[in-house]
Amino acid sequence: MSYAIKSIRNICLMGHGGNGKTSLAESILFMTGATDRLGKVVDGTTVSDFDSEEIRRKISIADSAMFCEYNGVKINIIDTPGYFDFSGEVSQALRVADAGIIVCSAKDGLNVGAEKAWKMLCEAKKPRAIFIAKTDEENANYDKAFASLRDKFGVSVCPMVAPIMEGEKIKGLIEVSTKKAFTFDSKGKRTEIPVPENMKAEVAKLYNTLAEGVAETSEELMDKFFGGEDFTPAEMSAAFGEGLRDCSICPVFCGSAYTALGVSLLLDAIVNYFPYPQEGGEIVKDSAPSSAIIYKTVSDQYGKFSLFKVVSGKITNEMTLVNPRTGTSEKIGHIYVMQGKKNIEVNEIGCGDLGAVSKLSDSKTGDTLCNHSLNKALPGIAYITPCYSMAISPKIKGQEDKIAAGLTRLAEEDLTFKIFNNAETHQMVVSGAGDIHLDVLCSKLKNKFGVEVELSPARVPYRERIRNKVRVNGRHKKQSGGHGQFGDVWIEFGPQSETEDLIFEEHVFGGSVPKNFFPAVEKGLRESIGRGVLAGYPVVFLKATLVDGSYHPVDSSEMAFKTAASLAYKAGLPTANPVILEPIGYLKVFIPDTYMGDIMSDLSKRRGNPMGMSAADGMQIVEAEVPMAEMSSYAIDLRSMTHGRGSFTFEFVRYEDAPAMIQQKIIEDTKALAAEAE
Ligand SMILES: Nc1nc2c(ncn2[C@@H]2O[C@H](COP(=O)(O)OP(=O)(O)OP(=O)(O)O)[C@@H](O)[C@H]2O)c(=O)[nH]1
Ligand SMILES: [Mg+2]
Repeated sequence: MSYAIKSIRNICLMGHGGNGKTSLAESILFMTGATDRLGKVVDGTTVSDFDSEEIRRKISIADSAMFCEYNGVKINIIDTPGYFDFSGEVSQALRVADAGIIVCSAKDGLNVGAEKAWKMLCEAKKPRAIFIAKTDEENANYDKAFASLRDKFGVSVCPMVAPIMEGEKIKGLIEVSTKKAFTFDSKGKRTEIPVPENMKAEVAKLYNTLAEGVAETSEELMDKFFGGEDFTPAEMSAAFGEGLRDCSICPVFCGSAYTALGVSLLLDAIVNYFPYPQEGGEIVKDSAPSSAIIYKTVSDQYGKFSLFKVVSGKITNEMTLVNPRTGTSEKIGHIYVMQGKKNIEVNEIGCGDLGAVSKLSDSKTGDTLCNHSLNKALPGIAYITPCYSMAISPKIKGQEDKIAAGLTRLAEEDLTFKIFNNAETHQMVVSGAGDIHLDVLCSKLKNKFGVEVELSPARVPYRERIRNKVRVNGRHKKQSGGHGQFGDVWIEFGPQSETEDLIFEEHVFGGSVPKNFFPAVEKGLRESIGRGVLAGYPVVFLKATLVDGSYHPVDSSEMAFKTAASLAYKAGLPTANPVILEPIGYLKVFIPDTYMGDIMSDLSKRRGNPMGMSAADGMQIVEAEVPMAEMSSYAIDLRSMTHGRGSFTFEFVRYEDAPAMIQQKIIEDTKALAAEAE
């Protein structure tokens, strides 16, 4: 069945890990009859957290799409992971959601996850609401949680409900806009009760706070508010809708996913005030030719599913659409609506609605599928650059190809990690958002692709150079029966700063080395500089000048001169004051003011060289040059120093001489590695 645009709501659940998003989704599905049993995260029985990794870890790792029908409206719910390593999934969900619900806990209110969700919603200019969950728990304190949110996010944060307390326990809720009180049964069904006498003053106060927010939406309502008049339900409803859409109102609800208390009030609001599919700059059009944006890809043993939102027209099976990025025509075969892991086949997905299609040949997350007459890509999905890198290797030697194949499959679902084969360090390096992200990838490699892997710190690509000029002889002479071998060169090695590449020149007088052997000498040197004399790292900024030598009319050959050149290299470089260079990167850290002291002292421990400080968007930006060797765990260290509030970018800038102590350590590490390899 296809729904009219106005009867569709697309919401995503966002917020801090463990605050109750998945459980709220479960409660909504159960309450509305979409499921007949209330699953629990702890038992691994929720509709949303169905992946084996999610069940094992008891956290959400990927978006899951679910839906229910409430008062004739189809509500699509995308549950997102709260753990910061999976923020790419939140970006995907937000791409197609028409509003976000930030789930907070009544135990701790404002937290970093809520701050981040708020920021993402502001950047995406999407309407937002807050659900304060876990009101049934011990130590729950709705009032405190609400106050912390309003303190942080300002007056747009409007109280829609007030808890009726009986001692420490919540007994029911008052809907502030109607000043009605309710109790709820175990399925969340509500019964109206009189507003308790002792709460009347409180309700009047909250109504006033709410009315203040509503009054902000128009001058007419502002006049009415200052005239001391109550708003009519129709005025309230219209103002909430408008206020939500232009983000001047963020309604706050509360309740419990376990007892379904308060969930119906949230659903009423979703149906009555939340926007139907209409996005800024991407007005959803029913009558136009078909187009859809792919917001997620699921690749499992049943095949590949591309989850999409219909942005214009409708999507039916048997359609052929084009992917404007690749120019490929994609045949739409079976289409589905998703209920967690369950896919329910349908014939058509209407405009604004969410669905899934299987077996697309050449389309990925962020791509558009559209009618050939449109052939224009919709805005895609932006991900943050992966900043935590580790070398990945198989536990059983020789399974490197299996890792590469597995990761390539996993990359169909997850565009937030990158693989890189570092030919120089002979390591396969995987970069992701943090340690949990990489850990999940490793588990999936084991469980889905049968390859056990281990992670180790990625080797740093050091370099070597020389600081002094030396003049050395390389002489290769071999007499073995018939033809001998003879090559003899004098080479001047010295530093240069023009290019990392070798500069080779010859100043040979009187034909002591015939011209036709020059290329062999250069070749011998080029092969040699791949291995430095200190720790085997490539030698850069080297100049070599062939100045003299001798030859034998019969025994000299290209091979012999190549060998002579490499002998000169081996003899000369250790005497030319060699040094190990380490890569230096430019770091930009974005942090709230309060962490400045910690960040600076940490940077000095990492041998960082501060380059400047500035402020933007309420954050401090610290810039510094830091050796790359000191940055391997920065992603997780910064997270723990700033409770997840900090972020950073880091880019290679140049090579610099490493301090003597560090050089010594690099040389020792190389020796240890060589001993291990033997
Ligand atoms: N008492 C009580 N516990 C709840 C409630 N909601 C969630 N929980 C519990 O809190 C824990 C975390 O809940 P989840 O629903 O997994 O939280 P989440 O926000 O989806 O977490 P992530 O997916 O990791 O971001 C689980 O053990 C839930 O059973 C609630 O309303 N009341
Ligand atoms: Mg979850």
